[in-house]
Amino acid sequence: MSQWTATRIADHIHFFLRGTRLILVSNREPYIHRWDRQALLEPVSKEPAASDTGRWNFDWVLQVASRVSQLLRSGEGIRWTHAAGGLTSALDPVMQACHGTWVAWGSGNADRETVDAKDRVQVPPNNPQYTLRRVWLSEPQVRGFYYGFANSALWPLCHLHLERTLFKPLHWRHYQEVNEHFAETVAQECQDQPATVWVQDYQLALCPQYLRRRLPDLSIMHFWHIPWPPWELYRVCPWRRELLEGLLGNDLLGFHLEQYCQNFLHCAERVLGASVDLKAGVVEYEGRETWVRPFPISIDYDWWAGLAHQRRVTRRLTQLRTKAELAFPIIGLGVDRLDYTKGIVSRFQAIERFLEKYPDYQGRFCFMQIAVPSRTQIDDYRQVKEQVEMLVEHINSRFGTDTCKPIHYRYEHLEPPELVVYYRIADFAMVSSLHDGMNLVAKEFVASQVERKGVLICSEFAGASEELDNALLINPYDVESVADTLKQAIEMSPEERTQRMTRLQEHISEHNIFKWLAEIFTELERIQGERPVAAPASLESRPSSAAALQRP
Ligand code: ADQ
Repeated sequence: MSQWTATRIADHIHFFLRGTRLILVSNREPYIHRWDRQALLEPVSKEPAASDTGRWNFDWVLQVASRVSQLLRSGEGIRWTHAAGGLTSALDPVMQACHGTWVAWGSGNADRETVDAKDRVQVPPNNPQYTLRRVWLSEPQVRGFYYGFANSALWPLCHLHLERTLFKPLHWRHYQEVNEHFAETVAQECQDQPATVWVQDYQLALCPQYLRRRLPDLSIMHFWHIPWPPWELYRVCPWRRELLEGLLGNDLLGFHLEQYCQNFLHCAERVLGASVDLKAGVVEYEGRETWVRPFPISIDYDWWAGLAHQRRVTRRLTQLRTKAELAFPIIGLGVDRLDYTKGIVSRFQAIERFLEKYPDYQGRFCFMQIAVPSRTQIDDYRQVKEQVEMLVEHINSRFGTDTCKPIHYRYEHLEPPELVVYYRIADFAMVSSLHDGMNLVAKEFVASQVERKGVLICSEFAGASEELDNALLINPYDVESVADTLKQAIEMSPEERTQRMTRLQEHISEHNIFKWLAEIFTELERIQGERPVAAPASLESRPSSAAALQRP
């Protein structure tokens, strides 16, 4: 069990921040407002129409009036949801504890209706604890910045898919423009008091430099959630200098693995001629230092394990097992965003080879693939979806019958309480990424193993494989050996399964998301060198912010 819990991080966060305000910057927002017909039917609030004293509750009356006006205008009301994704769920409690500001793109179609005159809204909407400052992007900006440069150039480049990279000057101009816009917004938010700014991911590579120009003494750090490519590949980017200079606006730059840090340091040295200390992980460029460090991200282990243990999950599990399509002695599982980097096509090729090579398993084995729709506006994503679906049909017609199909494919987003049922039902899960910064699905599967009987098969090219040496590691390009590993997983003895899974669980419960956060903030503190980090003496006795830390 980790010494780092949500509560402890919340207690430490003010200490880490040394009195500064935390400003988190990301493309995705933690809360989204959308127009929704159903929302009008929900109760407006828990407040009674009249107070105990018999006087009318004015807020309630205003809410009702607003609903009626919405109904007359469009027949729809506004509903808010949490943004899906591990990162927003992990950082939301931290923001609730430190009451900071989160700057993000307002992507919901009712986002504008819910902000004040300064584009701010207090969140969580049902229990306001921190400020969400929304940034507005035009349609052409979303196309050029998000679908264009971020996801058709940087994403494939960082995942070593050179043949898919699309370098368009117009996309680049939008990327610069949007990064400026984010930097300007963050600078406005920083004006009233000292701040620590934490930028997230590859959509905002230029933001640190743009921000540094505006506020030279600001404390800025960045976490890059995807791999950084080796120099030999990175150098093809027409804006290779600008991207590096953008990131060198940071004091601290984090990647998942040491390998990605080394790749970045080499690029800074070779492309910019910066002075680089590969061992210490520091770049000196134009009179400033940027520290480059590995911080392998993780999950809220206790939250996933708690969810998996819920009685209603067990009930749903029993229900699912009786369904004809899952009534097989052996069930495999794949859970991914439908992305070409996740190696879903290679996975299915290996399954086909397995059924061909070991025919005894035909009719005794099924594989459940849950693919969440992703970036469907980009051609490469539509193509990979077609490829996957054709392969599913091909394998099912080759090895299945009308009633018994070896592959069950769901193309949809599942909420965690449903996802966890599949994590529990599976005898093995397969992560076959061709290249992946970390891969959180691997860790979620492990945390959800109540009976410790599942086997994790994990690609050597997913960052997670570095930590998870009790998984069965595969090279997804080697179809023949993946087919053999499938057999090994299925035939593994119950004792070995339990032993491997116990070790995996020990590792992830210790190295959880809160440890990741603590290590990042501790490192920032060290770099700033103003005082050593030590737990405040009164930590245990201080009032806890745990109430704010219930994950959605
Ligand atoms: P992703 O590429 O999105 O993240 P991953 O780390 O696997 O990849 O996270 C996927 C998340 O989506 C998981 O939390 C999973 O539960 C969820 N998910 C997947 N399929 C789903 C489905 N069908 N329904 C609902 N939820 C689903 C990027 C990098 C990774 C890195 C993370 C975090 O590409 O390498 O691990 O950021 O840094």
